[in-house]
Amino acid sequence: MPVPPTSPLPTATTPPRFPAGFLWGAATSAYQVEGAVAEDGRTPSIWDTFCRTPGKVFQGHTGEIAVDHYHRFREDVRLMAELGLTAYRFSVSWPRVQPTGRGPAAKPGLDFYRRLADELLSHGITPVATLYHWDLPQELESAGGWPERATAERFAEYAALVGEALGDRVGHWTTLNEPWCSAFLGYGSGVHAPGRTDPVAALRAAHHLNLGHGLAVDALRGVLPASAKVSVSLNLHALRPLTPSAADRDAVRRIDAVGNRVFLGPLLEGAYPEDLLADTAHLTDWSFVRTGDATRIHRALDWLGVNYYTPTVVSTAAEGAAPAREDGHGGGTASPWPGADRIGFHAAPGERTAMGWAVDATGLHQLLTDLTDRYPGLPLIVSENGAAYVDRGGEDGTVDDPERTAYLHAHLAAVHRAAADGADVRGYFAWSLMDNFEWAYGYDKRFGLVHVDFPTQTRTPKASARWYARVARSGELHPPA
Ligand code: IFM
Repeated sequence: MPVPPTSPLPTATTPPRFPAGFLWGAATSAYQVEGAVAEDGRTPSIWDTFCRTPGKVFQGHTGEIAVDHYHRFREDVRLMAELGLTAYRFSVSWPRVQPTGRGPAAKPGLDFYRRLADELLSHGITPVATLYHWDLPQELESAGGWPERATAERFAEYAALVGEALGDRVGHWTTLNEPWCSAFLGYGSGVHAPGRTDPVAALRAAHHLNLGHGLAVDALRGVLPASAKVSVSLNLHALRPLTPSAADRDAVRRIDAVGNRVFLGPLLEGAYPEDLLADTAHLTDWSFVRTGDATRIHRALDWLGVNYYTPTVVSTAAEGAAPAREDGHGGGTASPWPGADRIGFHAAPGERTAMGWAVDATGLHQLLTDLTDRYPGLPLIVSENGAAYVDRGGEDGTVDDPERTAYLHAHLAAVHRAAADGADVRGYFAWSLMDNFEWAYGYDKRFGLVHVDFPTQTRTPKASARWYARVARSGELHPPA
């Protein structure tokens, strides 16, 4: 979404207060934390396959053990309770609960999530389940994956099966996490599983993810109690033109189309944006969109999840010039932006995290207020926000991470300001509860509030976790100590 240049956040003399009932959470995803990839009937997902492909993941790391959440979830839930969290956003591993991606459920897999939900509830923590955080059963990818319509239909069946099994204990549901990454990093630039580099497959995947979402919303509503809340989480791009020129503003429009409105349009307005169809007309006629799909996708949602980390600065490269390629999405030789070939990506100004991402909380404020302007009354949740840093362990066993605390503080201030400006923001989930498998970066990047010593699996809350606990308990945004 286009955003104006950086403006300073206000300072307050008394700590800003969040409303009662605001969800204070942390998030993880199945493949990043669970491990136990071959236990209880789980079959390989596309990420198991990708990790085994030489050169795809930093130093050949895999999620085979990850942070062993599958076995240590009780300890992890205890930690969440100690940190004052009121909600935990986790994802369900499709190949764990429906190993072949079709047909009956695997009871041991479902039992794991039943136990996890029960443990959370017994500590007064609201479970928020995401159905798909990138771990497609390999068998479905071998049958064509997300570029094929059948995958969307399988997804709806899987949604019904999980909803039916867990709907008595889980009241908050998210269909997809960051479908942009699944479609465009998975099938466009190939830096994520399944590692394909085909722009048309990426657009087809985006449509079938949208369709899978819509079908899954109906499937969930068919089996869940009427009180259940259903949502989707998008990693929306907070866009800025490199210069105020018409060419750079057009770059913003193009990336807004293929980065944001490719999802917002069909999910919230019932149509793909005309300019996206025009920008990609040389690649595809979009005939994979069938009559009736617009309605199938455009289903009522209880909230929209917004995942935000950093803004994106773009320009239009001159004819014949090589565009700048710093889009923060893991390099790769192919573009994750079909139809946007001459767009340059530039480093946003300011401090950087260990991912090289600029720290700029105004992008989050702008996303939340822009969404509110465009979709008045739509409840929002910040379903991911956080930062990777090289954390320093003290000799006394503590982990001091002042940069992360400052990052979280600035972004929560932006959330508070957006709410004051009219956005209906219902909760905030720090990414991540604990250090984990950061996809193509393996275990090299640490996003956790809780430090994990990977060889011993020892968990140590970082200083940022202690600060976040104080905020969550009081509902007040205390400045970092
Ligand atoms: O770790 C990821 C997460 O799985 C999806 N959103 C971004 C995070 C940080 O890269």
